[in-house]
Amino acid sequence: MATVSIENRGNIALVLVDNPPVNALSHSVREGLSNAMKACSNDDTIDAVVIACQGRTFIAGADIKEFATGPKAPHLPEVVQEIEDMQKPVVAAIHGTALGGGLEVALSCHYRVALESAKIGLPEVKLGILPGAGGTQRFPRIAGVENALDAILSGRHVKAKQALGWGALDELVADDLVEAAIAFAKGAISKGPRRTGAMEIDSSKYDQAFFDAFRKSIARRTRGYFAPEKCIQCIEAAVRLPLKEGLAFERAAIGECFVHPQSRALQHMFFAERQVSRIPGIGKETPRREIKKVGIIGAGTMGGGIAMNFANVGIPVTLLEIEQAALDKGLAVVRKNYERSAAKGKLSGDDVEKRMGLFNGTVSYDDLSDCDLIIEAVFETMDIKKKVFTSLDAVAKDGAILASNTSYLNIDEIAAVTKRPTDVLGLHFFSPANVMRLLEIVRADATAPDVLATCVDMAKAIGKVGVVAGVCPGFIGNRMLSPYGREASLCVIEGAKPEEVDAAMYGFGMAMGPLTVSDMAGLDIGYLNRKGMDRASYETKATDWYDRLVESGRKGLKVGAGVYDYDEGSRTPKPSAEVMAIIEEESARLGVERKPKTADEIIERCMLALINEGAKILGEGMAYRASDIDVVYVNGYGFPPYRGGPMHYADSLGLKNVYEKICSFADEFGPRWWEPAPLLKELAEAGQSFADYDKKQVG
Ligand code: 3H9
Repeated sequence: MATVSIENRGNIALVLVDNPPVNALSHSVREGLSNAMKACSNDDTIDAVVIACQGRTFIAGADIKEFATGPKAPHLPEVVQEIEDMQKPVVAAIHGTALGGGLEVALSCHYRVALESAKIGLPEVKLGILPGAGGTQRFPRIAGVENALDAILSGRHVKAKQALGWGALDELVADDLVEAAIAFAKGAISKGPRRTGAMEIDSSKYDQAFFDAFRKSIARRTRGYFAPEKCIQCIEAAVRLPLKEGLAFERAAIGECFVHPQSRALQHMFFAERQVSRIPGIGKETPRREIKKVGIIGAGTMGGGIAMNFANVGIPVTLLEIEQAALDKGLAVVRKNYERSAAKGKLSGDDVEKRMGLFNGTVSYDDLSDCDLIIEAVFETMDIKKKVFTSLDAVAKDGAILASNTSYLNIDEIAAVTKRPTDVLGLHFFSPANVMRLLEIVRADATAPDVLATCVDMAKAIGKVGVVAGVCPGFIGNRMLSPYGREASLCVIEGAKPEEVDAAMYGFGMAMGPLTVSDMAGLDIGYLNRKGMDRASYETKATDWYDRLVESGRKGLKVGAGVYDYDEGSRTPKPSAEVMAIIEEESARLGVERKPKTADEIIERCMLALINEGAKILGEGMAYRASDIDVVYVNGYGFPPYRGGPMHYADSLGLKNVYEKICSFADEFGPRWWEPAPLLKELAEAGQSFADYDKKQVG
């Protein structure tokens, strides 16, 4: 079926794109648009053209699936040029989202009419590329250089009203978009085409200092990324060069982005995030339960943060605490969080009150009896969790979903204390729960398909990316964190300074070094956990020096001393001579001859430990896809998105290389912690990648 059709409406041609789900600019659409422009030019009965889309959105961009193979002619830059060069006025009729190449098509039209609810954006930077069909040249011309830098470097969706203010849209309508665009086109016949590319930029304001200041303002946010600098260079070119030369500059720049590994990694993340909701045994036909009211047990930082997610989307929440004082404190923290957002202009005062109005505090389990979903976020011990679930079982209504926010404990065991294990699962939120996008959805042995399906949908509804994990200690994320932390710590005992380990991992792109993270989490947490464990079950060489820090009062950031020193009120880690002395004593006690380590050695140890554990998780079926693991690490653990997550990173190294290096570590450090994952061995020997493995999985 043709993806582009033409309907003559009197002397106006209505060119309609119909390429579900998002009208991406696949080859047939590009060809269809190009043919339509030729047909409209040649048709003497036509005086103006409207380009509109069927379905839920205007064109949402180039077809990302085509990037892997390289698109066929006609290429998008040529098609948009053809539209701009039309001798008859062309009007874009925008609904939904005009994104990337879609907006570039609209910018090459001579006028733009949009629904008030529409949004426009140039999100290419998030895919590791840049608006390469004239977007970097035309958008600054029509919307101004500052707005172009904002939109192109953030990739954000700009609301129609703001875009109108920028001059990027000409008219907004509440409804009847196509009719309004046709009327606009009729009015434009006498004016003729107004070409974005022909607009002038007053270059005098935008000197080197202007762009350097902008670069500085985004440096933190874009650390390690390749495409943002290319985007800026293109906008500089738009200021300096005539359109034709600017377009040539843009074309060369997008070419560099396309061959850079970051674009492959970021595109992998785009699809990975959309794969997570494909679950074996769950489909559109699986029934869902209605979630109209949510109960949260525990009004601490975690419980309060979890509750906010639901209030944010208009779902009433009952927050339960054991004591009134703790409840009041929890509710006050929630209010403070909302007020902080209001102070930053993200919410209105009204919004704060509306959201707070959805909170109902209680100290009685009975008040949870009308909740459709109840999530416990209490202290992390099995005994307490079991007591909570026993109480819940007694009060929750039939069909209510009962969830634990445990980050580690066995959900099957928790479910077993209830008379309804099919209604139980894990919902592991990440702190701060109102901010972090990741949600691990833990499918227990007995979890019913409709319970899982409901929670997968719920994750999306509250703006989370929900990844399904199986029941194993630490699920996906924390299970992998353990060997990663072990290797970071062993590097310290073997000779690296803590700040060298952190600098190596930060340089790799992690949001924070592992030892800084330990200080933030509190060294006493792991210490207390280990007290309940058999020393034979963990690597004491990696933990004994931590124990000494805790025993000398260095519990981490909260007390101003941990692996690092912290000045009063400061969160900036400073190397500590006292800690270094303890580390050196521990190395000597263990008979380890300290040797300096390069950043590459540190990265290799930490990353290969992470990857090997990921491969075990995958091989055991605790994650459905390698790409799910990538989504967990990027969204929950500060892994750099531009490396595509640990499993994609492993693929980029080559699984054969990864496997051989892990085997060599097993020889050097002993097999106990470096036994290669059977799946890794299998894939490496077959010359395959984790991406190949994923292709065989569901979805
Ligand atoms: C570009 O334009 C480059 C040019 O400047 C230069 C070229 C020379 N392609 O997100 P959803 C699929 S770069 C292919 O769940 P929503 C998606 O995979 C592009 N497929 O829906 C999913 O498939 P499935 C710049 C795409 O309602 C289905 O559509 N544009 C594309 O939550 C539904 O997607 C962008 O980066 C695509 N471009 O959100 C926009 N887009 O059902 C990317 C979506 O099989 N897209 N799919 O899993 C989006 O941001 C969101 O999809 C959108 C809808 C907001 C449109």
